[in-house]
Amino acid sequence: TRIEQLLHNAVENHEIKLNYQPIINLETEEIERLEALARWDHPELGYIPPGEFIPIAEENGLIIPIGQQLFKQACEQLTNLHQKGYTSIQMNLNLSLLQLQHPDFISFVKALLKQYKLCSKDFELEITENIALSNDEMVIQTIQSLKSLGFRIAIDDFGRGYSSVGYLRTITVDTLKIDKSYIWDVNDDEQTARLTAAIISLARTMGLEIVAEGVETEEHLEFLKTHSCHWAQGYYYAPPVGKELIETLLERGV
Ligand code: G
Ligand code: G
Ligand code: MN
Ligand code: NA
Repeated sequence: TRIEQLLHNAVENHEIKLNYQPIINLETEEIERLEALARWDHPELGYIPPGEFIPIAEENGLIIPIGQQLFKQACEQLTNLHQKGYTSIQMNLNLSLLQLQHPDFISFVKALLKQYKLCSKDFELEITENIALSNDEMVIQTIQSLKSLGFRIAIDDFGRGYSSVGYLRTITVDTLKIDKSYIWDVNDDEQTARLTAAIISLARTMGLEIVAEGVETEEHLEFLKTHSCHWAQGYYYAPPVGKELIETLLERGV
């Protein structure tokens, strides 16, 4: 396809950039984490959303060089923010199955941390339930190795689709990110409200942190605070923004 061809150039020319969306600690109301999200502005076609190009990059393997470029960008940005005095900011990165299957992934990230003098504890790696549920022994092994190295692990889109919680018995994770679709319904649907409250409670019981995604309104926030959710992310606070704007947001607060 067209996108597939263009994607090769995009890698060559480093066209894919990270944007950053604040994750707010609901106790302090401060931005304490940033989720890095891939953005591709093609010189002619304009904005191509990750939902379009990531699946293609996963199919043709380009997610490997793209993932490497993006991990590097995240390190550069984190270093930059640390130097500007935001020393406790942490970075969330999304990972694809293919990246975790790549035999050199662990050595790649180790080398990056060394190069940038960054600490694994400054990163949270987001994986989807599909990845956590994969029966690929090597993938589970890689996740455990990342954990042992000190990276935090988050389950992204928790509760989306036909999920299972069985993997929580074997994979040690730090954080659950509740899927946006739950948050959007908490004020209108009693069933969703109870389930969301139960998921927050499940996380607390298991000693996990919980992030609500897709927080768009005051009402969403009220619900989350009432049910003692730790973290919130969404347009109510800020959309994903480029690396210049994120500094303004950090300075000004949300
Ligand atoms: O930002 P947006 O909602 O358009 O992202 C759409 C999807 O693309 C999300 O599911 C997100 O997890 C995924 N995505 C965004 N950036 C990255 C990335 O850097 N790596 C991977 N693997 N997926 C990403
Ligand atoms: O799947 P993942 O959670 O990694 O992707 C996060 C995506 O959700 C990003 O692409 C981001 O643009 C999008 N997003 C973040 N906050 C909101 C929000 O409040 N509303 C909507 N509709 N999308 C959001
Ligand atoms: Mn994510
Ligand atoms: Na998500």
